[in-house]
Amino acid sequence: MMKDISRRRFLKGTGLTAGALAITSISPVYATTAKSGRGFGVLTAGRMGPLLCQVQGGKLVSSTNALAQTVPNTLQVTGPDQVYTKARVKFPYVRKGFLANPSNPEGVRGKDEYVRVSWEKAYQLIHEQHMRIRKENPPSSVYAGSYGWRSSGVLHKAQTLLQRYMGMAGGYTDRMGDYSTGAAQIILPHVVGSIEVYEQQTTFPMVMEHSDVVVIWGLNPLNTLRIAWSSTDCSGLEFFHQLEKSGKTIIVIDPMKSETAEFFGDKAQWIAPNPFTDVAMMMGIAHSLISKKQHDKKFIDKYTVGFDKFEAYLLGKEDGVEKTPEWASSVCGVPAKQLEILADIFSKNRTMLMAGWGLQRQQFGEQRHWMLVTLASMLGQIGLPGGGFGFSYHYSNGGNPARTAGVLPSMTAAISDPTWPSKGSVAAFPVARIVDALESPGKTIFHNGHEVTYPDIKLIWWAGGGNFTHHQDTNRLIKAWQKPELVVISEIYWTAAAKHADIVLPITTSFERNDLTMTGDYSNQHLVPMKKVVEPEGESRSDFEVFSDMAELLKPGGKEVYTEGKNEMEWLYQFYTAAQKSGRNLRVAMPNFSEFWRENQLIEMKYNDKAAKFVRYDDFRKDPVLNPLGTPSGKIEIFSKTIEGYKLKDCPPHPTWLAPDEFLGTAKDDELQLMTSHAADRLHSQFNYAKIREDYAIANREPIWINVTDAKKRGINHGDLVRAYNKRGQVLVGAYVTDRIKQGTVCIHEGAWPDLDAKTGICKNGGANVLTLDIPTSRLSNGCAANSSLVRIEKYTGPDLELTAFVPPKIG
Ligand SMILES: Nc1nc2c(c(=O)[nH]1)N[C@H]1C(S)=C(S)[C@@H](COP(=O)(O)OP(=O)(O)OC[C@H]3O[C@@H](n4cnc5c(=O)[nH]c(N)nc54)[C@H](O)[C@@H]3O)O[C@H]1N2
Ligand SMILES: Nc1nc2c(c(=O)[nH]1)N[C@H]1C(S)=C(S)[C@@H](COP(=O)(O)OP(=O)(O)OC[C@H]3O[C@@H](n4cnc5c(=O)[nH]c(N)nc54)[C@H](O)[C@@H]3O)O[C@H]1N2
Ligand SMILES: [Mo]
Repeated sequence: MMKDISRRRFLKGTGLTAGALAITSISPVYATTAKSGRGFGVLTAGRMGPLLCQVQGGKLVSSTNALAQTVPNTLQVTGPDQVYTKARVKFPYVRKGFLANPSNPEGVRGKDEYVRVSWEKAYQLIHEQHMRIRKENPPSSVYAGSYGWRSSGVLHKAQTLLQRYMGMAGGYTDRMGDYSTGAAQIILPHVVGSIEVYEQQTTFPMVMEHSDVVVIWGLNPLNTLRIAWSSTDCSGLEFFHQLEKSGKTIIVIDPMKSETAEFFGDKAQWIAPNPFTDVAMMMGIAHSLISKKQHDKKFIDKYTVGFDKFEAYLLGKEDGVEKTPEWASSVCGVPAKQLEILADIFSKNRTMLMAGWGLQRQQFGEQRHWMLVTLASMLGQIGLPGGGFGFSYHYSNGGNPARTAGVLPSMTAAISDPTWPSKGSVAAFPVARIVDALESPGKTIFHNGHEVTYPDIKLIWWAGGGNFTHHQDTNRLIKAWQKPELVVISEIYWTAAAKHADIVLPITTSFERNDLTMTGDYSNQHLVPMKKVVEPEGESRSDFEVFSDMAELLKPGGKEVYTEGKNEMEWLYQFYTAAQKSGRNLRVAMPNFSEFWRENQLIEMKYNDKAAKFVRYDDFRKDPVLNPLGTPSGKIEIFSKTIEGYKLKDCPPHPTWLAPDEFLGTAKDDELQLMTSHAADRLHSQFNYAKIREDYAIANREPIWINVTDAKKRGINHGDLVRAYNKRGQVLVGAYVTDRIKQGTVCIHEGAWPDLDAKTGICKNGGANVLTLDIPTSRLSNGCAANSSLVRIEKYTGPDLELTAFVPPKIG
């Protein structure tokens, strides 16, 4: 392969040393407890990795990383704050107006006081209303979709435990999909036959060894790899740390100079398109490839279908608009010349196109990854080591090779007792359509080739999710939230969701119960004991205890059925022994459970040389007939007949540039595009109350990133209190004036707890979703489109408003 990018001076890295730094293992050194010299402590784990905890006088005083790591991770020190924050719910509470008349409640959710009750009273209240609602309505009236990032662990899985109970009670409505990749996970199976976003990627070592150019297209791994769904194995941050030293050509494409772009400094080229316009940008690059005959026709012929139709569109034969680099430039704001240079670099060098998910959390989000796969097909490197595309390099250490491992099973929603008539989900709808569903029971929507009818929801029980921060258009949500007859929330903290519930149940943190977890969702690199570090605060109980108790109220003996006669440690014994057995079959030696638990050490699973060389689509490339993709044609579908059959205006049958309702191209006067990226120092809304907030809050509010020019125009200075607003709502934020964001664009990171002022309605904590638009990505996937909103900003000159986000409500 020709490597002639050195003459392109706009790039700092030349790619010429690629391969020179090939590494054998990027896994961090295992070094935890007393034995290995990192000091004493109780070993547990969270999303942010295995943790060593120090306890003094029965109190958790510190938590730190248990694995050696090069890149610091602020989330790991939040342990004491998680347990002792003033925002904790310590006792069961009932909304005053609800307690007054449970079957026909008074007052308004979100405006009422709370009354402390005993656990028995709380259980009894829920049980009675739950049974009444079931008697009067079908099981679909009970919503147990309860989306969210509950804490790690294979036993204490809040949603699963809720659904296990609701199954025993007669069934429930579930959610479909997630907020993370709503659009991508529906479109990609049509294009490449798999969901891609949650799958093992061409491994980090293979990228290190073979890629010349790494394109970081709308991902911010330095933030997002601080956590994993199970618990991070810490390899991802380590990989990017090594990539920075590799001498490869790194290109970051992001409207923000993200923490990742900043981390690479002058070792990467930062290119800032206008948000939302990546499809146009990719089309400009694709057009340049065609006009210079740089695209790989052989690959396209052998491995894809429908390119001719896309090409006709690209050349303007379909809609009269030729998608030239100049055209693309007028949309995305990146110079045409630069797009041509990118085409040149990508086609002449082994190039890995990594893409994140923020760019598909937008109206018409489906088009992003579809177009990226199309571009990668034109480059012809899919299935080659270090080439092609990867959609999970920024998530759960997607490039860390799978280990040969004894893998833990986990709690299931289904019970094992065949004599108890249990039902699973009886209905489901796309997760981000919840407010639409509450507003319009009985409405039928189109979803990926099927019709979905919304149930009439009367009861909502949320356990393990922060729906008041995660859902779009908070004011619309608050209105819809008045409709159900009963809202129960199981929470650790007085979140906005808790403050809008009828009954609030205090739940333990993961530091107050025993559990187990694997690390690295794809790698299974470690098995970690998640030890109880301290006793539960107040009267908090685990979700497992709560739902076991509730099951007993369904019918005597229900608890025995729910728990299968096992307590917490007995469940852990069972999970561990199953892992041990699966390990034994693979010749992975693991100690017996009692020894493992006593040792306070994690188990590192066996490195697997073959897995370390995994290349995505390698087998398809070698033999597309023997190893076809899971698409109707068995090939990459650049044109999809299936999608053509759906006849959707908002998702045409090939990648298409569609201008969204709210974006810079439609902006009026002084409107700005709002981005709501994921924050470095939080996991969504989690830890917003923690001390680390002091390091990022501005004027004691969530920051808003504003370009220097935009700020100047409005007389806003760094550190000022700013009002950001649109027709949906208004928030108070602190100005972070910077040249690290594209002009015309602002960013309020998602996850600040909504804290609406009773008089003005202004959110005093800068909750981004007060401003976002609650629309589906398209009728194909109905995904979350949070990043498609316009806002205006001004210096705040109103009265002082005290921040109350982390203050418990009035207890009457
Ligand atoms: N504007 C905008 N909105 C977004 C996004 C965006 O990019 N922009 N991103 C979206 C995405 S990708 C996601 S995944 C969602 C995230 O949305 P969520 O996953 O709902 O967000 P979290 O803040 O992690 O909420 C987890 C909640 O569970 C509670 N919890 C933790 N452990 C336990 C437990 O053991 N038991 C119980 N009962 N509760 C527990 C925590 O206290 C917390 O309130 O947000 C979405 N919303
Ligand atoms: N620390 C931390 N880690 C997390 C999370 C967290 O809240 N905190 N959340 C976890 C979860 S649930 C998920 S789903 C993932 C989220 O992973 P992602 O969805 O990939 O994260 P985002 O921050 O939304 O977006 C990543 C980058 O894309 C950029 N971006 C946004 N819009 C555009 C666009 O139109 N074009 C281009 N080119 N770039 C754009 C953003 O500026 C950001 O730098 O992260 C996970 N990891
Ligand atoms: Mo997510």
